[in-house]
Order: sequence, then C-alpha cells, then structure tokens
Amino acid sequence: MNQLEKDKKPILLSGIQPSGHLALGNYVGAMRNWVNLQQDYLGIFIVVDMHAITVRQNPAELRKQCLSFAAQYLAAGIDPEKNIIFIQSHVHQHAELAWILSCFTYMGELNRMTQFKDKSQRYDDNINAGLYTYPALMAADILLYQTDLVPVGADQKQHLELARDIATRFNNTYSPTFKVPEPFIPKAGARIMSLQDPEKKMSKSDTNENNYISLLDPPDVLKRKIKRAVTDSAHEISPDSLNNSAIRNLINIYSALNDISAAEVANQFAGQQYSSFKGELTDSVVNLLEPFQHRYNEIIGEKGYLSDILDEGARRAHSMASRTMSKVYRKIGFVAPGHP
Ligand code: ATP
Ligand code: LTN
Repeated sequence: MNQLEKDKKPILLSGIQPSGHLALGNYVGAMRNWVNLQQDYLGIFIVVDMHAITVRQNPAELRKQCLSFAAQYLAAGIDPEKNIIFIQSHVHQHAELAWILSCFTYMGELNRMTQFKDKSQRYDDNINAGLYTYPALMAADILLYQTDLVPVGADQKQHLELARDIATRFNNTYSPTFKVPEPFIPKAGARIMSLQDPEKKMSKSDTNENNYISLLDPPDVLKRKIKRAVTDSAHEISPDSLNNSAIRNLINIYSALNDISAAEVANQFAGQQYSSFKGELTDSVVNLLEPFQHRYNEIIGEKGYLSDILDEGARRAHSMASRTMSKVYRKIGFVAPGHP
C-alpha cells in the first residue's frame, strides 16, 4: 500500500430529500452526526432531489429548496473544503445504477418496506412506481461511492439493510464490486416524534406546521410550537414521565441537544412544571438554531459561493461514480462503447 492509499479516508455518505422544511428530527437524527463524523471520513452529502419527486413537488419550490438545503448542510457545519456536497440529479450515474440495481431487487423485498406503506397511505392519489422502487435508487446513491458508513435516523434502517443485501447479491453473482456499507444510527435522537402526535415521527413535510420544528423557524415561532406541544394530564416532570410518549419525546429532544441521557433529564427536572421545562427546552433549541440561522443567511445571500461548491461537488462525485459504473457495466456483460 502506498502513502496515498494509506492517507485515504473511509467514505461517509448520506442524503436528505428537499421536500418540506428541514426539521429538528433531521438535524439530531442525521445532520448533526455528519458534522461530528466528518473529521475521520471523506463525507459525501447529497440533496436527493430525484427521491423527492416520488411525491408531487411544486417545481419552483423544489428548485428553491434544493439550494436552501445545501446551504443548511453548510450552516450545520459541513466543511465544503473537506467534503463533497452536490445535488443528486447533477450526477447521472445515480439514475443509471438505480436501473441496474432494480434488476437485483425483489418485489417481495420492496413489498416489506414500511416507508412505501406509510407514504402510499399518505399520498393515496399518487402511488407511483418510483415510490415503490425508491430503495433501489437509495442503494445506488450509496454503492456508487464504495461507501463505508451511512449516518441516518432509525426510520432508514430498513432501506439500508436492503442496500446491503443488494450489494451482497451483486457481489456474489459476479465478483466483489461494491463495498457493503455499515449504518450509523445515533443512540439519542434517532427517532424524534411529532409535537402534536407523539405516536408518529416528526416529518419535515407534515401539512401541520405545529408538528415539527423547522431549522429556520424564528425564536418566537419555536417558542410557540414548543409551548403548544402536547403533554399529558400530569403537570410536572418525574422519572415516570419517560412512560408517556409525549413527555418522553420532549425529554428526548432535550437529551439529544444537551448530550445527557433521558433518565438524567427526567431526574434533573423532577418536580418542575411542564411549562418551566418547556422554557428550558426552548432555550436549548434557540441556542442551537440562532447561530445556525445566522450562518444560513450569510451563505444563502452569496449565490455564487453556493453554486461553486455544488458544481465542484458534482464534478468530484461524477468522477468517483464513473469508476464504479465502468466496473458494473463490465461485470454484467455490457459491451464497452467503441468495442463492438
Ligand atoms: P419527508 O417528511 O419529507 O418524507 P423526513 O422528515 O422523513 O421527510 P427524510 O428526507 O426522509 O426526512 O430524512 C432525512 C434524514 O433525516 C434521514 O436520515 C432520516 O432518517 C432522518 N430523519 C427524518 N425524520 C427523523 C426523525 N423524526 N427523527 C430522527 N431522524 C429523522
Ligand atoms: N431515503 C432517505 C434519503 C436518502 C439517503 C440516501 C440517505 C436517499 N439516498 C443515501 C442515506 C444515504 C430518507 O431519509 N428518506
């Protein structure tokens, strides 16, 4: 192994759909870990617009959100000098590998995906084939770059396991081609629940804005949303609060933001009124989001800066992806262009 290979960092890859508004669940479940892990990995962070169109999007809004999400990746602390950030549709190999991998994915496997079941209930007027084959595109995103680690929230575990199965199946059919990636699911904050309905996950494209905290909500809106978050009929925090899904969720958010366990939070605030705990929680959220929003406003105001980063990201991603694609095409028996 030469020095260059020894210096090569392992690859970390993740993506978020530019649908709705980036929410606190996305931050603690995914983005925060991207930032923490970037020292030891080469990070590849994608704005997955091709995934977003599995649900109908307004074109002008989608265009705007793609850039806004990329700016929020940077505002969260992703270093564009050390990582690769780009928009999925700028790198054509994602669509190409997705097709190949869909031929290595069984319908029985896709039928078991809970995200497909949930989204086909939520969008029952548009249960399209893309929504169904979505996991093959996600596997392509990951496998194109010989990814080592994929930091995501708990809801993506099933998709990741399928990506591993697809990679293993392809490797066993031909010969080792794809690295089989490992998931990274955080201990705290992997599944933040809705503020109004703690039985369902906080989702950034929820039609009720009171269900989620947007990373771009101004402090008065954050305060109002937390104040209105559902609780139970008790009035104060106790160790028993962890048995109630609504309070447990608020405790989990506080725990994730302050790096202390949920049990410690329940002990620390035992005897305090819900309203006073909510005040502390609001402070934690504002402390996180104020500097974040400040950085975001600077970045989004400088359009040239952002597009240079995204162009450079797509260029580097394209070159890495084309290496994997030529291996894949050769292994499956496609004739190379120019060699009839
Ligand atoms: P949508 O509502 O638009 O379908 P979403 O909020 O579920 O979106 P995704 O784009 O599907 O967001 O997810 C982006 C990342 O955020 C993924 O890694 C996902 O696991 C994580 N994530 C999403 N929601 C939560 C949540 N409530 N708690 C923790 N992590 C989450
Ligand atoms: N399916 C993911 C988003 C996603 C992703 C990825 C995450 C698309 N491609 C690759 C990690 C790696 C979701 O959160 N809905």
